[in-house]
Amino acid sequence: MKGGEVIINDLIEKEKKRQNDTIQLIPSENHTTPAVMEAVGSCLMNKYSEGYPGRRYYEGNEIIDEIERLAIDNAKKLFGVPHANVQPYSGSPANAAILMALLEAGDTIMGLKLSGGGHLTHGHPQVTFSGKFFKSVQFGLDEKNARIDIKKVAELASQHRPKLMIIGNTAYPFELYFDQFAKIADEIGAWLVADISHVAGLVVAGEHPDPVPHAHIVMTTTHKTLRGPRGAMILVTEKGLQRDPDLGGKIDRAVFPGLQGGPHNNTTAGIAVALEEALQPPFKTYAKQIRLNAKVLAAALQEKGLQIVGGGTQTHLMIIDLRNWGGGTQLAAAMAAAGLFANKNTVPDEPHSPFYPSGVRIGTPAVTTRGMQEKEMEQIAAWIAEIESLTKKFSLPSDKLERRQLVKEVKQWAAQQARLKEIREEVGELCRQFPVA
Ligand code: DSN
Repeated sequence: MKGGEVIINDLIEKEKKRQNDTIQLIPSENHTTPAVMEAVGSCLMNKYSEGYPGRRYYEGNEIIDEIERLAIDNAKKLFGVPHANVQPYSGSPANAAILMALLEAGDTIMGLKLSGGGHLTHGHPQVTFSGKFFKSVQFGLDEKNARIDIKKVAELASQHRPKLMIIGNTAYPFELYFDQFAKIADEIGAWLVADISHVAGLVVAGEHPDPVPHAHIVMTTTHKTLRGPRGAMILVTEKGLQRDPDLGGKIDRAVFPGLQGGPHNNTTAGIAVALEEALQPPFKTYAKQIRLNAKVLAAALQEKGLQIVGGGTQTHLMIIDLRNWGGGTQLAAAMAAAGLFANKNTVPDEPHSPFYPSGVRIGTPAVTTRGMQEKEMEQIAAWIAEIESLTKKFSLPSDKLERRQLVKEVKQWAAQQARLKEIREEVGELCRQFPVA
């Protein structure tokens, strides 16, 4: 298989080896099953299918219709909703479609700040479509415990009267109480959209509060805790249809022709497979273990002296708080050199910058897929704590150029550091005991 100068097949094998031989702690990543990968890598990608099952603009879609209907039926069954659109290419386009379906440019929306663990598409100001084309009201976290202060949310909502509230998390490690958000949204007549991209796998397993009884629309990506291919779904709830019987139609028209062209049928098939897997009883055990692993990992890190934002986690993720030495970038780089992949992340009220933030975000969906449990979480925590103590000497300078230089230095140092090399070996040994399927 050739792709220009490089042989893509070799690169795929190299990436497969990286994923197998190292530990993936980025909480939005996972290892899909071979069945999902087979569907995504199939001839289904060759077909154009603008429209929806039974209503296509191209001939030859009878089989694609069956596939999309299966994905829709699985989504409806898994989440207990009356309407599902499985065509969004990913989470950001799905959120754009929802805003397009329900709002006019200039309307007011409300969401959790990015620095509090929200998402760019939840109204992040200036640089995103959601902050540029809509008036955006953002709430943060309570300073003391890093939790959403629902009273403040209620105050802001009654002051600004958003037309739509979009509630979800990418780096907020605690449960989202959708009943409380619904009370606020209902009082001001706002649409409530739950973005459960991160926690969907936990929701369907009963390991996180369920937004379906409370929100009008639920959006989720399919590749995080849900363990499917990269894609997204927009689900319309009974409550949504009660408010507007045409809500499903509005969402469908916003996805296509509003924003997208032909659906990625291979991804739709991968979603159908992943949802089928999530409907089986072992998925519940998997989701329970994700949370248990996260709890054990957070507690073990704390025992070893590391600070965790908000003092722990109720979900699959946590943020290591390194604001005392500004070490998010440095620790993530040193961990990567040792075969532990996480991502630098802001902490609430970030004192530095999003590019040189004070936190590292870690999560357990991928390691749990490999079969790792509490004992392995203790081991991972011990490695991270040791790497942090080795890396701490690289505190963050305030000068921009010096910062850039420091990152280079850390990477050079990490590539040579003897103990990091040893940890890399130990990580490899653990990974061999838990191969990726
Ligand atoms: N990029 C995703 C994440 O890592 O959480 C959110 O879109």
